[in-house]
Amino acid sequence: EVDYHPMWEALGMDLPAHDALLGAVGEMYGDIYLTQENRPESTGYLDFVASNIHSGRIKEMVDAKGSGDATKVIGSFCLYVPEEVITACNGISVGLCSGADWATEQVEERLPRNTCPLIKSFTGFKLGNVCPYIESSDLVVGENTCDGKKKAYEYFGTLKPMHVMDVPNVHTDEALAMWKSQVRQFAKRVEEETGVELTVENLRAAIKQANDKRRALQRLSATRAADPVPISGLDSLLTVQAAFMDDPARLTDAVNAMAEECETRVAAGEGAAPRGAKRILYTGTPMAVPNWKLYNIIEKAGGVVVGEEACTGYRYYKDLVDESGETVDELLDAIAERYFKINCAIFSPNPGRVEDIVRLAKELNADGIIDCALQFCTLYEMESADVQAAAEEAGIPCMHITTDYANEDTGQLTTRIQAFLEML
Ligand code: BJ8
Repeated sequence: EVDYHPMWEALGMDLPAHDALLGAVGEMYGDIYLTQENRPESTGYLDFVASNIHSGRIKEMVDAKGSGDATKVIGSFCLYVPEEVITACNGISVGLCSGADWATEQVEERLPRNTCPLIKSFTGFKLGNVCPYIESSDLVVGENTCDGKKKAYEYFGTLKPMHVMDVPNVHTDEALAMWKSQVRQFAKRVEEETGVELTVENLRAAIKQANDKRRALQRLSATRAADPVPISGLDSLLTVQAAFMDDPARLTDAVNAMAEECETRVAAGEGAAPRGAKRILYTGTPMAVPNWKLYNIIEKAGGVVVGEEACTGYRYYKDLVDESGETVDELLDAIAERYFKINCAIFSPNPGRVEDIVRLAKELNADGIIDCALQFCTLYEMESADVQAAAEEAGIPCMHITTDYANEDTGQLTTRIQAFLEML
């Protein structure tokens, strides 16, 4: 077996702390994922990703840079950062981990205690030097979205080289024009960073690669409309989480294989959960790796998550970028237009989100909706009233939850979710 400690040390990581983190996440993965029954065989890919995530995958990225096969590693925290621009310049685009509490005391010396756990998490992973993705990133891309992130990036930028994109918060023509210019500025920064110029060829190839990934995820998602559902919500969530980290071509092949197996399972009436299990549509704040808490509670209580209107779900793969542009400018515009359709709660108003929730709940035959906000996320907390009203009008039961990454509320959430599932 390969010893990855020298690599982690070279990245400047805190080895004992990182060993402890890996041990804890490994144990959690065993308890949550490997206890699932009737998983499609092709989910073996997800076990591979989970065991490889801090080790083999990082080595691949470091080696690719060393051999000149890749230019730079560029990390980000938000769905608004266009991966196509990075991969076109032969960079490696990674979504940075922000789904577990780490170094909380150190974080709270710098950020207010009442900051959302996602923001505290990435700050803690950096302060504790335990995230090989952050440490191997040559550039981190932030985005001015919610207040917490935008102010936290001012601090994060003192710890890592950063580029921050301005994301508009209204859907107007002026805002789209501003967003297009932001995408151009980002493209310029990535060109400078990587030393590679964007061309129609490299940009179009990168768009096609990202679209292929999205098409595979759409295909897998469609199989979840069946009863019994062929794949669990936990495995589906991890598939999207993996899409932020793994090699895009390998991921796409694996997701297509999963989709194919799930299509066969649907035809044979085989499920990951029994026929008639209560079906949940998740909506709300994203679930960054390794945040599997809520899905685990829902599915261990006998429910099954059949879809997610969230950035770690539908929003990631719902829209493709138009591949037909004939100049770099046209292709960059097409990228900007596609990303502008992501229905983040920073937008005001944000009617597209509730429309998607109701439509998805119907398409995926959900019995109920669970709308969840991370603690102290004002945006998603506020929008929960709109979600509730839209669900009520559509006649779909909806439950709102506020939670964090700690386990203190697990018992209470289990009781509430069991009661909700029983009433469906
Ligand atoms: S496009 S949802 S990934 S901003 S939970 S940090 S909003 S206080 S994550 Fe997001 Fe981009 Fe939007 Fe998606 Fe702030 Fe809320 Fe915390 Fe959040």
